[in-house]
Amino acid sequence: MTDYTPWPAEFADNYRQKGYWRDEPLFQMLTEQASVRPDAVAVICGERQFSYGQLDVASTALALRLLDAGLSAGDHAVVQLPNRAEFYITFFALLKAGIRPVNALYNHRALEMGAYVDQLQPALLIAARAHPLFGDGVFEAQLRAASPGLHLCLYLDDAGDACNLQAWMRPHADTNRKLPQIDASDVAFFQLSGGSTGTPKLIPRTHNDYEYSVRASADICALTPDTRFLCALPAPHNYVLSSPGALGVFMAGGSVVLADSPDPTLCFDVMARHSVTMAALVPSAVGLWVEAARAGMPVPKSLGVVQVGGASFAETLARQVPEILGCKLQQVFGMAEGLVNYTRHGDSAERVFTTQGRPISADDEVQVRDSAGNQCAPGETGQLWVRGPYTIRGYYRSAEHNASAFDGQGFYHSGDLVQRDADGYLRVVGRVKDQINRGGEKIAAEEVEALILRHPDVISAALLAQPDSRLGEKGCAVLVVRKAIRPVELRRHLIGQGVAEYKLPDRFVFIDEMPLTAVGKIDKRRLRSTVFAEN
Ligand code: J2J
Repeated sequence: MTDYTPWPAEFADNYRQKGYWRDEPLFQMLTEQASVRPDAVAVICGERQFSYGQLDVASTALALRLLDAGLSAGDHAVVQLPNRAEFYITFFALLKAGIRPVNALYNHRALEMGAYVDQLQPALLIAARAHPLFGDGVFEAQLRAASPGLHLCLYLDDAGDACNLQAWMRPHADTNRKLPQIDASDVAFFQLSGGSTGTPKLIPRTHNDYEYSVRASADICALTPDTRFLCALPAPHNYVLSSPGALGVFMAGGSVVLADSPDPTLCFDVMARHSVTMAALVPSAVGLWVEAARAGMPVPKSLGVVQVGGASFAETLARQVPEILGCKLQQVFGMAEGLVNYTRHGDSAERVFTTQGRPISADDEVQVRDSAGNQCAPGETGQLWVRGPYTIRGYYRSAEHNASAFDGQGFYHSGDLVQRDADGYLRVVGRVKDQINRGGEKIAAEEVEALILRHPDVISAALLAQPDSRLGEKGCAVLVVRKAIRPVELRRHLIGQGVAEYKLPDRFVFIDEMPLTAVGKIDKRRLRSTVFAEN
């Protein structure tokens, strides 16, 4: 079984020749900064600050200890850490050891974690003792049973030293052991897919492709050693990791300032204390920041740019960013599978307010196609297809899904409906994938529907995206049932299956009969028009 679909040789050659792929490992940026500016602050995490030198030493120490403990390059890891400096130290350590992690979101629960473990069969788990799943050893035992090769579990803030992640990061005396040689065309780690299918798909990202996307992003966003970047979204998310995200900031020698949530009360204070110059937000968080600023909460003067991406961003709110927050706006439209678009700092205000930017690379081949597969004219709405130097050619071990998500030429179908203007700028106007984008958090309708259907009294279920003024969209479950069930019972039924809370439907609607299409599938279009017309 092929775990990962490589780029065809002629594409790989071209990407190397153009200088996109440098055949350097993804942690090279850290090694470089640690030698150029060892004492500069790389990460600010609450009251703690970590220099580049400290990050480098701690990540090498963890890498060496993992190898000492019997792990080896090519092994898989499942990691679940909150927005703490240890997340980056762990990430770099695993890259150095050649161990490939998936970095789960902190709000993932048993169902998601179990799915990652089933798929990756990890040898290593790194999690947090404070997380509800890992307060005792019960869930760890379940994971060990599901992945017989899982032989080491380390925990952030564990009592004692044996399994304490921080203890494993202490400087390591043994300098004889060598870190493995990394082949930069290999998978560096697995990114999470927003997904539209029943099980979450894993996205294999190579050192070469990811490094290029980060380097080009840092350049487009003009990051410098003076950049102070606020990361208030979940640190593993592709957006704040790579667009240009924390890795882009490390590449430029700047500082990443961590916050637990984009709550303006927290963030405005953190930004003021650390003179933050740039923040990455989702549209719903921009709404909260604008409201707070209007209510008189002072926006730190240091803030020069707010990036907005992850979900559709209303033009009226976009216009309020410079006006109310007093800083520049940059729109970002990206996906963990690859393609990332930015509005550029030199673009006209109109363009920045009304488009989601243009691709990073001259070799991002973006096509806008109608449903018959024909290319659309500029300005026409169509489906986004893309291939390029940092867009994957296949999901991990998903032959069947890959057959529909990619075409015969290797173009990836993102499921977004876009319009492209004559200069290549994109506007996201909708989607064809069956997904709910709840304030930037992606929910695959099929996954939640399958869980609801396990309830004995549910006959059929459809999860719809309900427009919401605060989050953009919310989940609305429409059900046909055998006998009356209270929403609270349905929620309990879902939580009982270990699903992350953000996937719980915000609303349940009960109807007598599902409208069906000619081929007998649930007709969501008709369902939407009847359910939402009644509001
Ligand atoms: C509308 N929809 C958007 C936007 C993403 C940078 C920024 C975001 C992501 C991300 C990312 C959107 N307007 N500006 O990985 O590197 C929706 C689209 C897209 C999906 C991808 C990055 N920006 N979206 O959000 O993998 O539907 O990545 O296909 O989580 O989010 O989701 P995800």
